[in-house]
Amino acid sequence: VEATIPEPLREAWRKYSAKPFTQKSEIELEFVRHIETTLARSLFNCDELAAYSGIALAFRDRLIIEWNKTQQRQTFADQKRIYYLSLEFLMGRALDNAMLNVGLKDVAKEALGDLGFRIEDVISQEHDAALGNGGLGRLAACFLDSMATLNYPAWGYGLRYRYGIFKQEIVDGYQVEIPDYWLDFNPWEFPRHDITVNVQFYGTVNKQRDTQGRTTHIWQGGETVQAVAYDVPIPGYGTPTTNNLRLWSSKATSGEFNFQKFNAGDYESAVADEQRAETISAVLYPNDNLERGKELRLKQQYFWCAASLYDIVRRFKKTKRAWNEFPDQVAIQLNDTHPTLAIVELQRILVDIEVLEWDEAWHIVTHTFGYTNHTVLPEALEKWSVPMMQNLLPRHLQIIYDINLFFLQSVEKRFPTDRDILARVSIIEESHPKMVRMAYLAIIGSQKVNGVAELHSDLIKTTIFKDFVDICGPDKFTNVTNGITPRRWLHQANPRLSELIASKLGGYGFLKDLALLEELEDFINDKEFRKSWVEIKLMNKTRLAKHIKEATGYQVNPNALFDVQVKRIHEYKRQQLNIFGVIHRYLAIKAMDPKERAKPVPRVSIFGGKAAPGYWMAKTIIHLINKVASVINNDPDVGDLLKVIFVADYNVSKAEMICPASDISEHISTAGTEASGTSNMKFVLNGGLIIGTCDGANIEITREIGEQNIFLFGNLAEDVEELRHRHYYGDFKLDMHLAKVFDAIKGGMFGPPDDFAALLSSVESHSDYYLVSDDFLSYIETQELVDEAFRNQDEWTDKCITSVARMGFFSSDRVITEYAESIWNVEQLDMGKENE
Ligand code: GPW
Repeated sequence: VEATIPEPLREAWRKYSAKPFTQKSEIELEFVRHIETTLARSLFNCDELAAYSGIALAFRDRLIIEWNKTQQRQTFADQKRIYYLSLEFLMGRALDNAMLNVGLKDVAKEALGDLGFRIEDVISQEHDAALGNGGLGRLAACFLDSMATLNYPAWGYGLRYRYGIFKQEIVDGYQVEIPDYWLDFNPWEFPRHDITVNVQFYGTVNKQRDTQGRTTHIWQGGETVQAVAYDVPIPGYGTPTTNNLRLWSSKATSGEFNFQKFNAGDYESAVADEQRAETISAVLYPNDNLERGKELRLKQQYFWCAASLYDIVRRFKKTKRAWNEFPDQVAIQLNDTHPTLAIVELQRILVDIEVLEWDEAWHIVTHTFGYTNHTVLPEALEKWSVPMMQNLLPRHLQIIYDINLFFLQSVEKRFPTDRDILARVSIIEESHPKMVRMAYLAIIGSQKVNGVAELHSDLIKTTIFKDFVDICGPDKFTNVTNGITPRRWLHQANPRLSELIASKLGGYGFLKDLALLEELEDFINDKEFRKSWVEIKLMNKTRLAKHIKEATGYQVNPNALFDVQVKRIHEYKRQQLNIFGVIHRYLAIKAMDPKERAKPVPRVSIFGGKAAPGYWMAKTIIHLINKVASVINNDPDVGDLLKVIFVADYNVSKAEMICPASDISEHISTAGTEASGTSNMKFVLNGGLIIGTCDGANIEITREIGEQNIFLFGNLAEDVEELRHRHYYGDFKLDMHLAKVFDAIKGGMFGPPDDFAALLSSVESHSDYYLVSDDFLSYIETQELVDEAFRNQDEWTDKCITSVARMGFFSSDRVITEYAESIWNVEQLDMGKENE
């Protein structure tokens, strides 16, 4: 029975219902009230952390008022909803974003000032919400921002990890991982102890005949774990729409079973059960672009899919519609294959519980899901062992076998003469043990499959999913090039640049329609404008220099060229190419006559990024960078000409400081390996240029900004296979410049050469899979072009302004509009006057 207040009594509710604040005095009132009551403190013990808590609680209340109204509005509108399933949401900080999105940051700044605090100091107290590894998780966060901003009725579903991505410390040049326990104080989530779902694991499947003589499957026994909902409000920018991100937390079911154990005096074992249940949502797996087949990860995936599907179906059932209308009400997007079990779970709900016929159910399923692929790297494509799945999810495995059977039968009919095709496209790989290929299941169960940049979408059609294009037809496969939210990545990260742009374009309209940036080109010769532009870049660099000084002790010159590579450490992203290039530069400086050393452009090479804890080669790369840094930075021959910095614990809030401070950033993956990349977009949008390979979204960035405004180098994707083949068959000669770099490392210039032996031999004697040697000459020559270009500051500024003006395409608003129109078939909510 739903608790509803009868109409005659609602008057009092209306009278006292919370109103969103708009005034400084109201913010001050709420701030002090929270400090004094919610936090039980006072002006005598209010430090910056307490001030953060107070203002965050005030804004949380502000958001939840709009959240409530949004949910009512969306329920009333009764339109199709989007459900975005992602194992990662890399949100970063929430306070600054909340203040900016509701348009009250300036007011809050004054309020905090009145009460004795500087807003920047308060904002920086917040712990990042780091429920993600890198690009995939941050993309999900940008999408939430855009969906809310565009008034789409959309929910995110994820896991509420107790530990997000680990904190990175650098000790003696090595990465050390520290657990990120982030939930101590998190005002941005609302526990919903009344919204729970019991999720089953293990057990057995029994067949039964129902009254109509149909065979039904009963999944029995095993264990159940309870999912508890935690809701995070997602405010749109300049709109009252505040959507929901629902994160599931696991706990033991408070059922009979435990009760009996407690009664029987088996206290310890009951507590152990409790802890085991909580383990499911305990920790984010820290691997980026790598799958390791751990059972706990599979448990996480099913736990989250089952809870989310139950929730979605429950909401649909409230509308009392017929099942065939499900795809008109629900669009579910799978962020990579991690939520693929949702396809199987929906089929199970429809067939086993709602007793629909298989075909009718399958029609509903295949018109509900969309699948986004984010990689072609074989080590990242998910496969789960059949025995493991048999044990954990016996009914789901049966359903997968049935899906596969019907699919293969249809393929056989259409391709009767192709003898190998069935083995190639089977969801089950006939290996030992057998494996379930999750990407194939995701393709077969979805109505659309998309890649995340043009090159990438072409590659998946011609390589890993080629057979499926032949089978399903080309229309199933599409491209939606990634984007980023200009609210966080321009307005929030670079408020001065945003303000300067607004002053020229007559307001902040570009934040909602990024294509308007093109008008900036009209101001390219405006002296004042250019002067401000350059000053802002210098201020941003100075701020980063200050952080570097505090964090590392190294002093860098803000007038030097800041060369940045920040992203997860991975061989395919080739931080090793960068650091070898740095060593090459160092050797060149050392070889110069001291009088000549005035000539090169001073450079600061800045690195940041985490290595997966078990990824030894990535950790070796971090170690090398730090060793090179300590040699170069302490060499008096070099001075300001070259500095090398490793920024520890790169995360979203560090990115917000680093992106606006770069002159050039590096996006130098082996061609064909980086599906899209999104930091490339962030750097250009903040007035930095990029050096990069013809890979992922770099190609479309070039198309948009013009090839005179980007430094491209290296082999093309189409040539990679051939080059690898040649290496493999012995035709490999190390580039001569790279050989000198290797000699320096082997000579002990950066510490014991043994430390780096495996890294060097991955290039020299293990066929250089990532083509570091093949691209080295092109890379260092292109870096010289960068120096040349930077010497001419006026031309450099032309390039930066032109590039920013042409970045409109890369707004995640454009991306969400494309998904909505071509994949989800979902409409924006009509906000009427409210949006004015
Ligand atoms: F392997 N991406 C990521 F495809 O950050 F699942 N983590 C991942 O585990 C995977 C992909 C996965 C990234 C891509 O590497 C990057 O190129 C892309 O821009 C980003 O996902 C968002 O699409």
